[in-house]
Amino acid sequence: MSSTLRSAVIAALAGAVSVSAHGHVTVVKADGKSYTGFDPTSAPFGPQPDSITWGNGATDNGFVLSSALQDPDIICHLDATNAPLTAPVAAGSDVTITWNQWPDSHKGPVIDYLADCGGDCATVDKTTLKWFKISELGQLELGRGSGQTGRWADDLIIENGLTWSVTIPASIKAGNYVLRHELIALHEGGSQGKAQLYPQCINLQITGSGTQVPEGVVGTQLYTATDPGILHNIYNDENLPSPDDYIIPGPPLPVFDGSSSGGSGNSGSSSSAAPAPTSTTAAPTSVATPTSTAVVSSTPAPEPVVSTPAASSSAAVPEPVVSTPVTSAVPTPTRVVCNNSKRRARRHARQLKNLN
Ligand SMILES: [Cu+2]
Repeated sequence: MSSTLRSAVIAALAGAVSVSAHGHVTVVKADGKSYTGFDPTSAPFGPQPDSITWGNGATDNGFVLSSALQDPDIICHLDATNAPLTAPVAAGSDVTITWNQWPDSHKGPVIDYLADCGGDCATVDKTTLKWFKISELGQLELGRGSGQTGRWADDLIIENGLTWSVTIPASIKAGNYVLRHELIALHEGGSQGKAQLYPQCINLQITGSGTQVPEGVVGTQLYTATDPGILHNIYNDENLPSPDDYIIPGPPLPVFDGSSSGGSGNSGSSSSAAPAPTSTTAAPTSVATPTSTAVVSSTPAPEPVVSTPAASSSAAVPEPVVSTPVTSAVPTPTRVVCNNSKRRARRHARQLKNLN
């Protein structure tokens, strides 16, 4: 390869890093059917007419910063637009959600919410949706030693082929809901306004004979930048007695009829290296096996990402490693640098300015 060509290839790969460093949902499975997720990184970037997942403007797979938690972007991600379609799902069954990739430096909780659309989720005003948790999982194990990060719900996503499974409580009243599935990354969470939130909204038509619709909270009131589970230093574990001391942000998980749960989804999850399936609770810690080959074939394997060691990052965090799905044709983990939070913050500041 000529040096000119080599430079061009390296430049192209370096360009891919900023796009690919984080992640988005590629597949949602409900009632045995697979649905392709909205891909914010591919043209034409706008709403997808055949999607149950909401569109968003995170064209670099980015995040909502915790400096913007009262902005409507927190509801269903940056500039989110309603998904036109809805997936039927039986109350009491699992919805599995697969991400294209996730960097293993990005530790934090995984939270799933529902909001009743009171009509058609394809046209509902997202700012009116009132969210209640149906599952939450925070820290599973403390880091073993100074500066070491522990094991978190985000790690379970990687451990389980980038797939997360959430149970729709059997007691939920039938109707149209938006499922808000969210990963939070706290690798810079020790600095106020620097936690990264990755919500993805999904339209569901829940069927069944339940009667329960818990009280909810509008998205712009779910969190604040100083909530203890948002403003949290993950490199301080040696000072903590237990992973349960991590307080998962957001309103409390409701008690669902016929369920013994209502507390932390952490219970029983901290002892083994195996995925932590639970059980009788409404918590989502039952972790599904990777989705079938039928699902994978509907989604192109992610392109491998190559890091550029020169990328500057002010963050005092270990270099992230991006995991590719176990089902991928190119499963080799590759390294990337998470270097866009400053740029994201600037862009977001501009967006807010333009709104005024
Ligand atoms: Cu990041």
